Amino acid sequence: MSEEKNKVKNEERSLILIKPDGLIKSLTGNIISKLSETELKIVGAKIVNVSRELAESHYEEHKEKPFFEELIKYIMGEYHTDRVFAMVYKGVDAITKVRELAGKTNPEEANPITIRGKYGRINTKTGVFENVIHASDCKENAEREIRLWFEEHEIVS
Ligand code: 3AN
Repeated sequence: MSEEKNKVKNEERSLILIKPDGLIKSLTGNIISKLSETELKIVGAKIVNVSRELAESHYEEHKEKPFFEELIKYIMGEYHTDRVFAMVYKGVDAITKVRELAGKTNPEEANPITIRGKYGRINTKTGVFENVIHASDCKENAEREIRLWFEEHEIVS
């Protein structure tokens, strides 16, 4: 497809992470089924053991937040299991479509039929929103995040 047509149709990529709480709760199948409603294509997928460096780079915009250290421990798997399932979805309006199904950041505010509304919780000890899934929030962040988590050759074009 030409560059021009891609622009008109807003073809984009999104980084999705099934976080350690999603994996330990065996939610991978449910989450992928739910995301299949978008009819987007999965163009990359792998299990990652998250290093501190990767975690801190991924969440660098939050480094001044009070929950930063707990967030890093959460994504590195200290409270659940030491891996995440990273995927790249591609298609028209991919970012918005996935964010709608993921639901609001705060699982208590998320619509109960969304992934976060259904399966997320706030950890009363750490205060972190354990919201099961990460989904890129804009094109710029999506491309930055995909570069962090994937080598370009690991993604099907
Ligand atoms: P989203 O994941 O919806 O894009 P961000 O980027 O604002 O939301 O937050 C990144 C992650 O940090 C969230 N997924 C959640 O796990 C955690 N988080 C965000 N805001 C808070 C908060 N106020 N208190 C505790 N944890 C939070």
